Amino acid sequence: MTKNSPHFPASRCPPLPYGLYLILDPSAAGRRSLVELVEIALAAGVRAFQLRMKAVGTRQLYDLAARLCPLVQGHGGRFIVNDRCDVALAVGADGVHLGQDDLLLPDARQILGHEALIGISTHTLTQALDAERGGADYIGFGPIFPTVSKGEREPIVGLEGLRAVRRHVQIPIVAIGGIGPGNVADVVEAGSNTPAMISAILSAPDPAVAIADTLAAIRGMR
Ligand code: 3NM
Repeated sequence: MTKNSPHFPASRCPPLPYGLYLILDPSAAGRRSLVELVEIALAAGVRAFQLRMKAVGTRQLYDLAARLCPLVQGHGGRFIVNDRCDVALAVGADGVHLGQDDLLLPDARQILGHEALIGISTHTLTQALDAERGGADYIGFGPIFPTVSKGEREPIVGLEGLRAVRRHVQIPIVAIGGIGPGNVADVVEAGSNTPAMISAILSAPDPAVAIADTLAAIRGMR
């Protein structure tokens, strides 16, 4: 099978946990420590984490990932590194999350193997179908709503866009963009398995309360 085969084999990794997918982006955390935020989130029941540090050197990313990964995995959670397969491999992370401009999925799969979780950011139905066909374990899909957390912004896809993708894609959908405790139920209802949040949790006056409200809203849907 070549890289260009339409159906690259999916991985053998356990699926992404349901609930909240918390993205750890230091630019939204202000002066709060990401280690403390992860401890709070684990205590509140979050089991899916992604470390997303865009503007730091490799060593700084590695040091934090090496600290957070065993913490998350020690609580039965999944730890995913944004973009960097090398760092994911070095710290024993569960997988990697790739953007449309990052390494290609088959190459990431070759590096990390079939036990790894590989997610891909998608912004259109075509990208979502390509990611599924290419063997992604889940897709990120968004931005669902306007967001303050991303520099170059793709067009807002809305709940209708999410519903359309849900009708065509079987793998888990991690909806993203402008999601918080107040709208997460709508996002789950529209088909997201595990909604992702950055600012609604990391910049909340009380992250523990924001997580509890989010998980209560998600549980209320199931
Ligand atoms: N990716 P918040 S939107 C990192 O549409 C990211 O792919 C997006 O942050 C996408 O939860 C986004 O604070 C930012 O809105 C999400």
